[in-house]
Amino acid sequence: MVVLSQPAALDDYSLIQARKPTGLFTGIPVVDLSDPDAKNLIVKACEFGIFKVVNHGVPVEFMNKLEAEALRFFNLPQSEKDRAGPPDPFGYGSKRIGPNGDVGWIEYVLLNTNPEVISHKSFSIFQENPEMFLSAVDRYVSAVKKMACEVLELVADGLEIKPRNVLSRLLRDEKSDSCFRLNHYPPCPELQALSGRNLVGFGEHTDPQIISVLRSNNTSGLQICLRDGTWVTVPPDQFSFFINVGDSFQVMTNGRFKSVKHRVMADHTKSRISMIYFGGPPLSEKIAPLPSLLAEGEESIYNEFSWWEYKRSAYKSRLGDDRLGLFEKS
Ligand code: GA4
Repeated sequence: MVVLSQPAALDDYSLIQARKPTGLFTGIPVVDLSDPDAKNLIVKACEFGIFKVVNHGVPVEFMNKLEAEALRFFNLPQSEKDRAGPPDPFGYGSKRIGPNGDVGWIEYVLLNTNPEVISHKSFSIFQENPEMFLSAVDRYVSAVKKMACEVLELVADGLEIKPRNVLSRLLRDEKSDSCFRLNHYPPCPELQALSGRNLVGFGEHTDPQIISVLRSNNTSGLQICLRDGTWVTVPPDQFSFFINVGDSFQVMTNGRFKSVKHRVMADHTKSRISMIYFGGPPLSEKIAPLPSLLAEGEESIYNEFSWWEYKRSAYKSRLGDDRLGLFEKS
């Protein structure tokens, strides 16, 4: 067996030997929210599981301002950033993802989007000027949440389910269990010497919630797993949003919409910043197929569970585990 050596600093991380260079994927569905046919295009895009949204109405200055604030934070000395951690699950984290031993070439801030429950620690993260940071988060998250609700209402229209807020009300609910994540994938110069190998920034996983809305800077890194198991790179687009169907949305459509596995790879020269809103329902919400989507005699392919039960189980899992599999009927 040939053992390839790697710099000691990378010992703890996963390096993936790509069989062939992962090609830039040109097949991501694009939905123009101002298109008169948007409701049908969105349903098709959700069946694929990940899509790009343009003409989304979120002001570009909200994105730029938050990106600048995020950089300001990630550029602070390590000791200052550490004061905002460890993530439990909210707060600053680096390298470790979740509570069960996953690691990645990443540092991040995880926040609860519900102002009532933003922990004291989250508030004190930005010592010298917390207001500027928090108002940038607030403005951005409100605009993105509004857009996510619009997307969910178009889905309801496209699926002909009434009332049209049957999905969006879950995000608008004051008890909605949604969160927000700022990720920084620093460049890794050592990678250049390891030709053909890729460094995992955020390992493969699906998102547990209903819907995730991602915006990144212009650095690539996001990869998705296609139905045939091949991994492809999603070309970055700093002016658009990428929407992911979450596990809960897959269940609510009895498997029609797909929660696609995705991961992020680090780059050797460029740093990647991403911001993701994860729209989840209230903890007590029952996650089950919407009755009007079931044909006569059709049954749910999942056992019934509440969002709280799913979340509790998710937080006991490793990133790459098949979380939904545990809830599939045998
Ligand atoms: C994946 C989606 C979101 O980033 C997240 C992640 C969470 C965490 O980082 O704490 C989890 C992961 C995510 C799913 C399985 C568990 C929990 C890390 C992990 C190993 C915030 C979420 O809600 O679930």
